[in-house]
Amino acid sequence: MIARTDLRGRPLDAASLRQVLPRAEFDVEAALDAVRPICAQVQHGGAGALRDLGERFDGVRPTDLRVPAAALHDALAQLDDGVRAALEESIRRTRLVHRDQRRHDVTTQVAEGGTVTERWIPVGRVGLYAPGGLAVLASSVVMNAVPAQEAGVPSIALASPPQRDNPPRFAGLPHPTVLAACALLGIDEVYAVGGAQAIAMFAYGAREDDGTVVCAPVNLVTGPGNIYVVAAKRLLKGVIGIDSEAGPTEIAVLADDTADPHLVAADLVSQAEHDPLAAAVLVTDDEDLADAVEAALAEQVAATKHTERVRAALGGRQSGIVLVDDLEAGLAVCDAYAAEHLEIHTRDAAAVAARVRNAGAIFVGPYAPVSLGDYLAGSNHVLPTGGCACHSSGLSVQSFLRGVHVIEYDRAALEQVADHVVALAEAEDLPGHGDAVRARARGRG
Ligand code: HSO
Ligand code: ZN
Repeated sequence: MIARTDLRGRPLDAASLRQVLPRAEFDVEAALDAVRPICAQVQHGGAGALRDLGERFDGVRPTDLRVPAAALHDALAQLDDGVRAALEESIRRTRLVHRDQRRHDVTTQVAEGGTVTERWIPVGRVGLYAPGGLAVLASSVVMNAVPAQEAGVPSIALASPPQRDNPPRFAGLPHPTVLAACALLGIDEVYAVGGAQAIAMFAYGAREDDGTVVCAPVNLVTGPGNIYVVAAKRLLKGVIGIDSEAGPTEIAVLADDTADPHLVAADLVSQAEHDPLAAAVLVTDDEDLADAVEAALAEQVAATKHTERVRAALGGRQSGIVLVDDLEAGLAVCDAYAAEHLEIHTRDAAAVAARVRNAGAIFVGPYAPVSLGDYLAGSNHVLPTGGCACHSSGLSVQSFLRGVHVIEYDRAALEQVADHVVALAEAEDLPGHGDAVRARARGRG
């Protein structure tokens, strides 16, 4: 059911490892051709185009593109008590962690009379995307909204696809749990728009034929989505800012002989259930553990709800068990793979985790499964996939801030470096630059 790669005695440099490690085929370029006309249709056709596209791709024509306040209120009123309590605790913990990420302006005295302040300014308006495909992820609303709110973003909109199977009260709207999560978070600008068209709406804004504004354009779009959402983000990057491109979810587990094979198997299944393209990778130096995990997987996969999806994910070329000589080699493999989520099930798990360099998030020991992080750890679950964890971070308050340098020099401080500016300007054959400084320095009123 799950392939094995034996790297014992093999070279461990990152480039060779990347060639042999399992990874999903996620060809965003190929989806670009499909989304280009959709984005153009939204750019030129506005609200009418969004309704047509909703009907075509989501199987339901949204009556209200902007979700009415009463529907948000009703969704919260009818939310199951247990789910409400869970969402509230998730919001509380996520807020605690993200509040501590807030940045403070720092002023550096570079010379007497010369300072540079780094001022952190929230993005003015953001569009959050909450997917509604194979699984409708209300938790992703929390993970996008909380950092934006803690960053102090003054204008926050959210889009999620209209659901064909909604109860009549919510016909043509996003999933009621998504609406309820918005209500709990105090997000009242919500759109029943999904897929590439949602990203285009955020980029260009949308109006009715009579010119009434339905949605104003945003500066930045964040949130996970399917390959068309990712392709639209890539296409419209520049018109809007985007967070990192999120592909199918990934879990890697680094385990030694102390690991519990049943827990390891359960965690692999937990992420495999997201998507047939989801990746589940076990890295271990213990062949007995590999056998035991495989046996546990056979049992658990047969018993789990989304058997077919999980089987496809575990059996895909993106998943596998990787055998290594020792823990050292295991760490090299994990760093080369740069998983979205990495679990450590070894002796001294915290010490091993401290040595990891590349991962979207690291889950330490047997009591920190990825699904805790998905919902309630307080950490963020919008994380870099596809190896991007070697250069990118997950969503955070920082994602919604811009650092702006504010430069303040008095005349004496400028004069101190005027000759240096002139020298560099001349070296670059840009004498006007030097003149601009000379005009202020020495001998001028
Ligand atoms: N594991 C997903 C997030 C998620 N899981 C939402 C359940 N709901 C990507 O990190
Ligand atoms: Zn998950």
